[in-house]
Amino acid sequence: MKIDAAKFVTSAVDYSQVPDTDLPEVAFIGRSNVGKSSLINKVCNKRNLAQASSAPGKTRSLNFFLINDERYFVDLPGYGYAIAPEHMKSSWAKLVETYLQERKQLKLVIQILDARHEPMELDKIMIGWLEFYKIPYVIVMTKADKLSQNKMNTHMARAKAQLPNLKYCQCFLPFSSVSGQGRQELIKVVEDFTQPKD
Ligand SMILES: Nc1nc2c(ncn2[C@@H]2O[C@H](COP(=O)(O)OP(=O)(O)OP(=O)(O)O)[C@@H](O)[C@H]2O)c(=O)[nH]1
Ligand SMILES: [Mg+2]
Repeated sequence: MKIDAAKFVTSAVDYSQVPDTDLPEVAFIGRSNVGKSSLINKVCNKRNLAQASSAPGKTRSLNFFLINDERYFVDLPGYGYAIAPEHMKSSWAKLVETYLQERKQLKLVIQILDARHEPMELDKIMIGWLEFYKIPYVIVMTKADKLSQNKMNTHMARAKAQLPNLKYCQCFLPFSSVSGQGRQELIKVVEDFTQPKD
C-alpha cells in the first residue's frame, strides 16, 4: 500500500461523536508521550497530520484520519499522564474502553511501547484489554533510533518475556519516527488487516 492521501476528519471527546462509517479502522495507542502522533505522521509521510508535542498528554480525544479514502487511522489519547486529575483519568478509561468494546470496524490496534523501557503496569493493563476484547494488535517498539540494534534485540526479548499472554498479538516491530525504520513493515500489517471489502 502506498499512502497517497491522509487527512484529519474529526475528533471525538465522547463515544457518541465517533464518525458513522463502515470503513476499516486501525487505532494507535500507548502511554502519553510514547510517540503515537509522531508514528502516525511518519507512516503517512505528513509532518503535521497528527499533532506531536514534547508536552505529554497533548492528545485528549479520539482523532480520526482518513487514509487513501479507504481506511481510518485513529490516534487514541495516551494513558498514564501523571498530572491529569482523577475525573479526567476515568473519562479517559470510559472513552477508550467503550471504543474498543463497541467499534465493529476496528480491525487492528497498534500498541506502542518505548523501546528503551520495560513494559509498564498500564501497558500490561492495556494489552489485557486487547486480549479480553479479542482485538488483533501489533506491538511497536518506537524510538528505536535511541538504541543500538543489540540493545533493541535484548529489550524486545525482555518485553516478550514480561507480556506472557499474547494470543492476539500479531508481531513485535522496532520503529523510529526519526529514521523511518519499521515503516514499511508496519504499513504491510495494516494493509493485511484492513483490506477493503469488494
Ligand atoms: N528520537 C525519537 N523521538 C521521538 C520518536 N517518536 C516521538 N519522539 C518524540 O517524543 C515526543 C512525544 O511524541 P508524540 O508523537 O507527541 O507522542 P504522543 O504519544 O502522541 O503523545 P501524547 O499525544 O501526549 O500522548 C516528541 O518530542 C517527539 O519528537 C522517535 O521515534 N524517535
Ligand atoms: Mg499525540
